[in-house]
Amino acid sequence: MSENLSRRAFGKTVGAAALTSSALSASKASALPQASPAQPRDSFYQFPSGFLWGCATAAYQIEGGAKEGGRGPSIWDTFSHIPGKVHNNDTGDVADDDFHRYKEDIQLLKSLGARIYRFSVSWPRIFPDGNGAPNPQGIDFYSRVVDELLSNGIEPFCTLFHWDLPQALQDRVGGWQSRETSQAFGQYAGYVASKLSDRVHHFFTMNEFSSFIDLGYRDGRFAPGLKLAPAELNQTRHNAVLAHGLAVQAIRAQGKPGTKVGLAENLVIPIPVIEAEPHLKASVQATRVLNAQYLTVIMEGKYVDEYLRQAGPAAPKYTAEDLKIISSPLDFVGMNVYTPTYVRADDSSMGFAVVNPPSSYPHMASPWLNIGPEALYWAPRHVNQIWNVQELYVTENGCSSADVLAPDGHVYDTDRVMFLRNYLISLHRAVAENIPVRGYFLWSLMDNFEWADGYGLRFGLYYVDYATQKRIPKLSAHFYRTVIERNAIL
Ligand code: GBH
Repeated sequence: MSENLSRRAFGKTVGAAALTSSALSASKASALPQASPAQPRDSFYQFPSGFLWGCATAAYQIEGGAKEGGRGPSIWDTFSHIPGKVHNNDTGDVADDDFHRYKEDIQLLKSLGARIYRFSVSWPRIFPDGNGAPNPQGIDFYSRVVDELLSNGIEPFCTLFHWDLPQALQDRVGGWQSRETSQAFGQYAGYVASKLSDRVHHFFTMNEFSSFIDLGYRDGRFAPGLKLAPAELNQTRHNAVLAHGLAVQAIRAQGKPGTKVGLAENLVIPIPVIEAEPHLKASVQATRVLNAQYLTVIMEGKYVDEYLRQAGPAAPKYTAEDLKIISSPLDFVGMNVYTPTYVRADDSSMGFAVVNPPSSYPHMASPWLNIGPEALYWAPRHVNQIWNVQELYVTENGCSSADVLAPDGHVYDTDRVMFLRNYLISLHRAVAENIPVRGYFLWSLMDNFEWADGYGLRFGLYYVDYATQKRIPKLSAHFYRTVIERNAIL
């Protein structure tokens, strides 16, 4: 068949799938149309076979059922119920009601062709009081989710902490300000691993240290809404990485042999302003220094000198034993990739300078979400080269868009498709250079509770009508489904 013909056939099939209302109609949300051509052209951006495609979500953002199944309150229940803390005073009380609709939601994943799914466990469902006696209904819920995923051919990847700290620990010991919370996290992680690791082979300890520590305990924008001074803040950061290390050890001790452990970190991603020396070298140094409190100490077992020098008397207090725990060896590293940090070489003692973006720099619907597709190349490249990590996952990548339901009932999120296509092309470059990225989790499967932005910002492939809980596939869902089916970027 000539290239022309096959291209025409391709256009016809895609056009038919994307544009007829029956194919995209909301009522058929779980039956996405076959958008792939019978005779596809080869894509330049072909991924290796076995590359894993999936989606990510987090418990507080999708589950709802806040007072059901014996769940205790988390700091996000408390925080979101304080007037003025969240856009429109939205809360996660109901969210996407996934607590009741998880089977339907797993069908959404299946329609996309997803092979992997990253979900998080709500700590206060498992330990309503933070520690002590586990609530059997809590682990039962996740056990059912895992079984449902497996029976649909989807491999579960489990995050243990996506910010919903039990309120009881905040009240009793000050949450992450106390090492007692680090200990409690280790116990919780070991317990979950003992119950799920017969079927879940990958666990992430924490999601994004800086989000729940810096925004929660320094800026007060996230739960628990505190504004600590530098010394207390650095100690709180230290307690969080210590908790990660204790969890790694507990999972190894209580999980099935062979259980893999890592984390999902939104590291600062330095990109050389120009891909040439001396900026390349500066970007490597910047990666170590700008991630000093979290990923660097975890990978190196040592706080870098630049951080300790800058912190001065506010540096954290710790023992050599702490550092050993914090740097417990990992099986893989997960990276949440959103925005770039441009750096250039300079002759300061740091060896680099951050270049702030001009005010014209483009961003998505979230003002912070500066568009920088190359971040999806540089994050894995840096982590692989600097710390020799041989198993990498992109644990989150995606964007907000001002999605609207068109009169014909569709959501034409062309900007999200643009965003994803360009980021994925950068990911392809990493894979083509043999950087060992094994899989990619798109954030997010469906619109959900976007923390302080409430339901005002949408990150989903599926549009959620919160009044009816109907899920409607956006154009980007069709795009992603085609990517997965072709294992290529088109
Ligand atoms: C991730 O955070 C989270 O893991 C996920 O839960 C979230 O839904 C998703 O991304 C989309 O946001 O309001 O100016 O203070 C990404 C990193 C850190 C970006 C916090 C937004 C708040 C900026 N996020 N940050 S601001």
